Amino acid sequence: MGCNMRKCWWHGKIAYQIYPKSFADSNGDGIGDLRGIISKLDYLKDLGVDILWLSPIFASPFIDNGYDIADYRNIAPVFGSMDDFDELVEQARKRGLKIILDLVVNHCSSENAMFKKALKDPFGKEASYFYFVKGKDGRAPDNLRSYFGGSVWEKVEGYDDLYYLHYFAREQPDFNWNNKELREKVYEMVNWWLDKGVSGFRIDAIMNIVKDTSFPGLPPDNNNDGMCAANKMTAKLSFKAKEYLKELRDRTFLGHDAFTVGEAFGLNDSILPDYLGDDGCFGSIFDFTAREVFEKEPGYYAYPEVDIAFYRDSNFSMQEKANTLGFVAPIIENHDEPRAISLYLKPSQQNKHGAKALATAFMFLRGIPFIYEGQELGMTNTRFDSIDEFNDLSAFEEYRKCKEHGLGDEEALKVLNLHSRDHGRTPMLWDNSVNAGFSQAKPWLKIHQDYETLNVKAELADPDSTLNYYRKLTRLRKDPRYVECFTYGVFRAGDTSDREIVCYNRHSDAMDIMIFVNFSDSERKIQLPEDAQLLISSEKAELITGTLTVQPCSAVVVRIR
Ligand code: TEU
Ligand code: CA
Repeated sequence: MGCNMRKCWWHGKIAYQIYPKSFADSNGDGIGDLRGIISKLDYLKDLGVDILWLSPIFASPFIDNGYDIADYRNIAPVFGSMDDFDELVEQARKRGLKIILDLVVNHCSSENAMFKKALKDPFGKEASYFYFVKGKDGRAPDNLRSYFGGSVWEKVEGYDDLYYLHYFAREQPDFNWNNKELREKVYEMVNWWLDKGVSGFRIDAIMNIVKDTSFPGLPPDNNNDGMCAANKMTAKLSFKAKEYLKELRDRTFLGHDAFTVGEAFGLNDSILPDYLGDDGCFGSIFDFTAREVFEKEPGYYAYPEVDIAFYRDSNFSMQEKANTLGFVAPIIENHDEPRAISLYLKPSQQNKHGAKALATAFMFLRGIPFIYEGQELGMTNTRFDSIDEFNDLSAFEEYRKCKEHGLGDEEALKVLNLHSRDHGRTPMLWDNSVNAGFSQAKPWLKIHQDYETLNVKAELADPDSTLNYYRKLTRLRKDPRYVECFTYGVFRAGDTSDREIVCYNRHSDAMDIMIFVNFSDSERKIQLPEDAQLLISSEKAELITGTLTVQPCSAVVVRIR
């Protein structure tokens, strides 16, 4: 599976994440759907991406927007039918695009038939697919806190002292991966989708499958509730996950030559090779280094401010580790994060210049870059005017925490306007017509305030737009002259002493390519070999006999050997 030495079809490819609820609505119910995605395949092809990751499209009560799956082999009716799905795969195939799905198997939905049976008979067969556990001393089995707040344990109705385990919402019961039958069911389901023609999976929250079944708990963390975040336990036990994940790989992905990318938080360096190496569990894993600083905080209200140097240093550290191991998946944002422009760039750069500079810094890192829907337009955070405008369950929990922490309404709203996951989930902006061309009906989530100018149609028409710049970047990354270097070339960090410069090289036997991004407010001059070749620049850049002048808030990519 690991593909550092061995060549794999997905090397050198660019991926794009679609959040189906928010991409394109074909039937006017305010919610994106599969036929909407089909109608935009030409757009995606033209953008220059190759692999499309769809966030969950399966039958679900949508407590966590589809990450709570009731039926793994059916499409959520709100997204369409299985025929629509088959057509999507076929239409994608015709255009040389690959579809990968979201594999959510740490947990399912409490509406899943197996869990419903388990609840009816908490000592029966189905219950053994989950964790039904007796309390300790009249309390829950341990003191872990779920990702969305409150205990990871929920009392089973009708029993005094029996609980089931859920690391996420109480409507998302965790599967028991120690149960062989359960694992077999998962593999069968995965193979069923692969046989249908999907090209792989993004694998959700997967490190959480390891559990210490003595449920010892952990010392309370910094929340003053006597609990400890479940992710601490996951990180502590992560060395054990490979046992099951290699089995998953061997039984499913390997035989289908699938591309897999793991949502693997909290991997320490010593186990990275288990994931990225030639014998790794997955083809790739997302680089979440830049999220770690947030994950350890008790809530959004305590999140530190971050800047471009922080994003740079986070990426560089993973790039250096991955060089010799395999391919990480660099991102600047996803459906769990605010928009990167709003997060990392100073206010004066939260515009198309900043968007292009950031795009360049990200696009040439070593690995499989994942562009998140709307990123290519330069979308910033959406302005939410009241708590009622949010949708994500964690927005409400975080709001509550802000209040508990003593913040007023307005301050709490400000915090959510910085960090809510909903920023990544507002509808895609297609044109300047009603609802940004996303839907004829009122969309399920607010439309971004700048949609009249920030939209696909307007940006396609403007040669200087962020979108057209992304199209150039994808073409450059896959240009036959440079693709070998951008794919396999070693990553080499440049000087990091200036917090406003992101500079790195990609080095192969045949060439060296330098990426230089100037996030400062002043022009920079760099000395290069006389035969240096400017491959792209986000603003006007002058290269005169080896001296390159780089404008403020702009990027250049230069072949220097
Ligand atoms: O995310 C897993 C995960 O660890 C996140 O909860 C992350 O810590 C959080 O979003 C940071 O704010 C995955 C999915 O990407 C997410 O959308 C789901 O809510 C979650 O799994 C549960 O399935
Ligand atoms: Ca729809």
